[in-house]
Amino acid sequence: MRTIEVTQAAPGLRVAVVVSKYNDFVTERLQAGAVAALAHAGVTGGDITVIKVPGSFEIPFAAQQAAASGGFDAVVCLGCLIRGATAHFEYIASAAAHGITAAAAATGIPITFGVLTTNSVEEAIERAGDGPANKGWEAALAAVEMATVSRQLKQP
Ligand code: DLZ
Repeated sequence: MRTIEVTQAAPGLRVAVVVSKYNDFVTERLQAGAVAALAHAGVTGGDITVIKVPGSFEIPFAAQQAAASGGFDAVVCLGCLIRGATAHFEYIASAAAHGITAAAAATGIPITFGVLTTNSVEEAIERAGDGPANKGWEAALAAVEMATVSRQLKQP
């Protein structure tokens, strides 16, 4: 029996981090969490590329282009939607989630979802604190794990 296991250490992995600038007081914290998680997994700063986009709606486009470029083993997507402040919250959240899923399927590169959808600013800040509870950290770790799964699946 063959079992493919996730690995949380992946030196040499090339990772793109797509970060929405909208609500940047939260997304900058998500970015910090993601970079900390990647460092924890042995990914060096030189192998990390941060790509800024205007809002969460634009994340799938940049994620797909990065994944299709051949320059990355995984892509991490970070954004923040706050329900009260966004009339078309559901549309943007849905476009981001479906677009990211479609981009991963189209390119065969793991693309993970670190887009917060919260009811309040307080909830958003709570999910962007220090350490592994930070949702950027979580999305980056998932990207590392999926890249290691993908590597193993490509081996006969
Ligand atoms: C326009 C908009 C609004 C109202 N709210 C948010 C938000 O809470 N979070 C977010 O990431 N982006 C928001 N945007 C911007 C859209 O994602 C997008 O950048 C614009 O509609 C331009 O296409």
